[in-house]
Amino acid sequence: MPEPWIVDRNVSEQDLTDTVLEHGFAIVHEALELTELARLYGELDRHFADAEFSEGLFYGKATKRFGRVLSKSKQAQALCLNRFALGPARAILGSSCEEIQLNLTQAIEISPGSLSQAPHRDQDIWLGAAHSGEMMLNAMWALDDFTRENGATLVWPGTHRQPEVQIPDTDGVAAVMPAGSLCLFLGSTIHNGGANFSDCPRRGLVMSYCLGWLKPCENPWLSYPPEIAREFSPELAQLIGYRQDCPSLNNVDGRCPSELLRKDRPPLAFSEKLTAEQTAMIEQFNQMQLAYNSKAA
Ligand SMILES: O=C(O)CCC(=O)C(=O)O
Ligand SMILES: [Fe+2]
Repeated sequence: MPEPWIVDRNVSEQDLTDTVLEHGFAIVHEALELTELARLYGELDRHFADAEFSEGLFYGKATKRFGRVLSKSKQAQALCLNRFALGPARAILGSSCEEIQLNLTQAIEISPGSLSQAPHRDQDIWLGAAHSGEMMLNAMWALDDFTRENGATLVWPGTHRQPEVQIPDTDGVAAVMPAGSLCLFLGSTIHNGGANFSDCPRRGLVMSYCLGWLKPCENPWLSYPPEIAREFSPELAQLIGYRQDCPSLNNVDGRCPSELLRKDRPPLAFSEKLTAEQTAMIEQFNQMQLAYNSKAA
């Protein structure tokens, strides 16, 4: 009997979302085609080779990391929009914001000899900011086979329902999965990178998504300034923040930042984007004003 959090690529978006919400995580076995995986691996290989070892207690000494992955790999751009990740991300986070956004891209190599990372929840980057619903969904793409020996991500099922982070006194579940598989886990689920007891490094690529009004972990506009983001698809550009939310959140000179991606930019007036409720309220107020003025005249 396979574990209840493991699904295959025929899973529906609804079942995958339900599995994540039930257990705090889900594993989609072989979510990628072999050609997609080979291309991704090939594009990222030299960046792993060139990357420095991370610094700091949390990252651990024997791990390599790099960000800005979308500018290093075209396949990663497609991955960011992959239905197994983006579908549940929109389903889980979409009702608490106008549009979700990319929180970060981070390639992670855990070297042989690396100790287990401290168990944590990723949403604590916002230092306990209050929100009653979920704030983040992580997609960990396995670039190598993830095994218990080489440092597969460990996840503590059901911990997304726990009010506080506690250092667990039980073993986590190792997200053992073949290369090309995907482990989705909530920002509220306790997890860590495992210890690597094997002879080979373990490579993975994390892409995470968060509520559209939060500050993303990886600064998207400095990571992907307009000259780079111009080459992205419009959907990807808007996911990394070239987007104006109602009524004027995230504007540049009163306009949607996606205007910066146009090559021809005529002078433009401030332009708002109102919600239906805001429009109705302002229209009602204006009508009252006109009625009052015509009576007074
Ligand atoms: O590398 C992993 O498996 C997980 C890493 C992680 O959770 C983190 O760095 O926040
Ligand atoms: Fe993490």
